[in-house]
Amino acid sequence: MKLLVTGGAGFIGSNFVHHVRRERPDWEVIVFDALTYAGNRANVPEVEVIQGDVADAESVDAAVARVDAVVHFAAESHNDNSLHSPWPFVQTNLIGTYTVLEAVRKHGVRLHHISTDEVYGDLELDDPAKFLPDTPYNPSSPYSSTKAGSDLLVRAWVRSFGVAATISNCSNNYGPFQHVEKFIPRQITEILEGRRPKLYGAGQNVRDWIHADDHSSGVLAVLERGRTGETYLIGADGERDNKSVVEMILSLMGHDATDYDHVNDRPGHDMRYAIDASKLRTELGWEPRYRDFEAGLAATIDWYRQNVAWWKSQKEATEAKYQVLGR
Ligand code: NAD
Ligand code: TDX
Repeated sequence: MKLLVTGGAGFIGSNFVHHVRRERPDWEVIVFDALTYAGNRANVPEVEVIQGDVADAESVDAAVARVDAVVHFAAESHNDNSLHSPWPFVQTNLIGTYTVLEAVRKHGVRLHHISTDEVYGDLELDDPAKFLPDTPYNPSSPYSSTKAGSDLLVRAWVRSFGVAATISNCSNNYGPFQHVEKFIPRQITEILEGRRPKLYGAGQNVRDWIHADDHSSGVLAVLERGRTGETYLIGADGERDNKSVVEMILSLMGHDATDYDHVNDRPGHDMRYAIDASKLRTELGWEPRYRDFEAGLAATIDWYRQNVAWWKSQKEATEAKYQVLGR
């Protein structure tokens, strides 16, 4: 198997590359990545990295022609960025996915498209329902709406052109190599820098946390055994409100659990996400390995403690952006 991983130098893409190298050592893995602020070649030193933009048809075509399958992670991924600069989200998430679809169509290459639970909108805190593959799309932000649009393009290319594609929509990931703009690494590195964590609004919002390695095993299961045209939801029943997560991080790092600040809320902030992954579990026999969130979080904190040089260079620019937003 020759596999092209777009966005493989980012957080989840690089975790996926490490997972595949461990679980399928005979596969050849090539990364295709624009190496934006969120991508780092050093995350995947063991594989070839083609530096290219997924919206650039010529370089995408040349890379896709070399492989048997593509796993498409490349995206602009941060909601806060999408609220003040939506254009790169339209360009990468929509035009980029269109470009990848045209290349796999031309070369008859299998595609797995990576998406998010945010395409389904949000749930009330007391809603007994969780997201299912056929829950109607109802995205809130420029980020989630461009991800929703990219999923719809994939569905259309399957039906209209017979492209052999699958889609997975996963919940919030945590683990090593996550950019410090995101919630968990931001709070860990704020504490490591001697500052206080920053909770948006009252911190009641609920996210359904999954370790990036469990996301990777779910993607591998769908890539190998998923049915063409199907959508699989990936989640590990990890619902927690943001306030509890900040308190847990503070306690694990030896601080008083109340030692954080409330900052301006995110406009249009989704209240709750929750995934029902029973299709992936029953149809493909997938199970998460990281069942203890506190232990996974403690290991993630250790990783940021031991890899200060990895995140330090991004930290100042990230906090400068947040300062402008009052967050
Ligand atoms: P990330 O921002 O850490 O990484 C994105 C990667 O894509 C980076 O390496 C970046 O350089 C690359 N990239 C960006 N624009 C590109 C372009 N135009 N051409 C080529 N490469 C480009 O993101 P992440 O958190 O690892 O997310 C990866 C994927 O998983 C995304 O599709 C995202 O929507 C999805 N997802 C993320 C989460 C989460 O919790 N982070 C949850 C569900 C789904
Ligand atoms: O400093 C912060 N304080 C805070 O309270 C930050 C950065 C975030 N938050 C809140 C906002 C969210 O309720 O924490 C929660 C998580 O925030 P993010 O890490 O920005 O993630 P979210 O917006 O939930 O989206 C993530 O999960 C789904 C990923 O970034 C997306 O790429 C993925 O699709």
